[in-house]
Amino acid sequence: MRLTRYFLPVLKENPAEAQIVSHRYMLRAGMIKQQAAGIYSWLPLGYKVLKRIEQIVHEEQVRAGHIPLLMPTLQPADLWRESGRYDDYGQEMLRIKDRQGRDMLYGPTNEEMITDIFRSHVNSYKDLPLTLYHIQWKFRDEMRPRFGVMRGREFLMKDGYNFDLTVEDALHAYNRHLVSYLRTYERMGLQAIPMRADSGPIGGEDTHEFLVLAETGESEVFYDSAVTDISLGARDIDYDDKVQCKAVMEEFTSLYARTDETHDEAAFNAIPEERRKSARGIEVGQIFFFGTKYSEAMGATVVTPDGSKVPVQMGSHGIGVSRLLGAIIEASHDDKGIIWPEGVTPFHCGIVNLKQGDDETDAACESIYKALQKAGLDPLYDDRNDRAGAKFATMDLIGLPWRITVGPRGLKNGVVELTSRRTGESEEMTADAAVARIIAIYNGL
Ligand code: P5A
Repeated sequence: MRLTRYFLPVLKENPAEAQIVSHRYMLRAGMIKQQAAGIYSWLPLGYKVLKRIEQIVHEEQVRAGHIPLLMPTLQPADLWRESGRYDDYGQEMLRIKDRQGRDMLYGPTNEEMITDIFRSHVNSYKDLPLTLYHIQWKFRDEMRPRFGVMRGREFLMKDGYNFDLTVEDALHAYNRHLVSYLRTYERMGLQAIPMRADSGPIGGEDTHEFLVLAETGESEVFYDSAVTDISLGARDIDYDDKVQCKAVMEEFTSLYARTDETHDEAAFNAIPEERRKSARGIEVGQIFFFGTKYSEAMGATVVTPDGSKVPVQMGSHGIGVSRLLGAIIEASHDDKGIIWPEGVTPFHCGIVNLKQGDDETDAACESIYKALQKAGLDPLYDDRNDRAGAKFATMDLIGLPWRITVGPRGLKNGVVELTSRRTGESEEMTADAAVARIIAIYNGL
C-alpha cells in the first residue's frame, strides 16, 4: 500500500478521553473511531489487525479439529426463555422488539442457539465428539464501557461449543481448548496465563480465564511467579491425544494462579514468599465446562451405544478477539507508539523515502516495494512529500516491526537502512539484502 493512497487519519494530539495507552494509540494511529459509548468503527489500519488476529484464531481452531460456522447476531428471546437465562441476564442484554412485537435480543453469547442447532440435527453418539465455533459480534450493555475496545459494548468474540457423550470426553475438549488457546496467544506474541476463575452467568464449576499481565488490566490476579517461566513453544501437539493434552493442561494450571474471585489466601501463602505475586491482568479468553446445564433444559439428547438417551455434555470457550488488540498494545509499546509483534502486524514492513521526487531514491523505493509484494508480503510505502522526521514519527506510532529507509546519501554507497522497531537498531545493507532479510523473518514465523 502507498501511504498517499491509503486512509490513515493519524492524530497529532493525545485524545483527552483515552485513559490507557492502548486506547490512546489506537485513536492516534487512526485505527478506530468511537460511534457511541463502547461502539466503534474499525478504520482500515485497525481493521487489518483485527483480521490478522481473527485469522490466527481460525487457524488454531481448525488445527485443534474444531469446525467453523456462523450464527446471527440477533436471536429470538424464546430460546433464552428455555434455558432460563432471559431473565437472569438482566440489563446487560440488549432487548429488541421486531415489527410483529416479537422479543429479540442482540446476542451476548450463543450457548442457547448452538444447543438449538445441535438438537435439530444430532441425535446419536456416533456424531460425537463435535466442536463448533464462530467469530461473531456480540453485544453486552456494560455498565461502564471503557478503555476503548478493551471493554466495549459491541465486541468481537470467538466462541466455541463442544458436544460430547461422556464427562471424560468433555474434559478432554476442555484440555484441548486450553492447549490450543496457549498456542493462539503465543502466535500473537502474548503470554496469557490460565487462571482459576468464577464462571458467572455462563455456569459450571470448571473454568479458567486467560490473563495477560498489564498494569492497566481490569482483573486483580494472584500467582506463583514460576508460572511465567513456562511456554508452549514449538512443541508438537496431537489434539486427539487425551493424555498429552491433559499433561499440558496440568503443567500450566498446577502452579497457583487465580483471579480475585477465587483467590485463596491460605494456598497463596504456601508459595515461597519471593514467588508470591499479585498484579493486574487483562482477560483475553475464558473456557468453561458446564456439563448438561443447557442440554437438559433444552432437550439436546443423544442415543448412547446401549440405546438409552442422555443429555449431551457441553462446554464453551471464548476469545476476546477485539479486546486482543488492546491487550497486545498494552503489552508491546513504548513512548513513541505501538510495537506490533510480527504475527499480527498490519503491514509487514514500512518503506520510508527520504527524498520523494528524487529519481534514484523513488526508483529504489519502488523496486523494494514491488519485491516485497512479489514475495507475498504487504509493505506500507511512505511516498508522501514530507519531512523525514514526520515520516519516522508516523512509522513509530503505527508500530510496524521493520522499516527500510531509503535516501540519496545511502544509495550513493549502494545501501539502505533496515531498522527494528522493537530494539531501535539500524543496519546498513544493500536493498536486495534488506528485502531478503524481511522475507526470511516472515517465512520463519
Ligand atoms: C465462552 C464463549 C463466554 O461468553 N460463552 C461463549 C462464554 N465467555 S466470556 O468470558 O464471557 O467472554 C469471552 C471473552 O470475551 C471477551 N469479552 C469482551 N471483550 C470486549 N468487551 C467486552 N465487554 C467483553 N466481554 C467479554 C473477553 O476476552 C472474554 O474472556
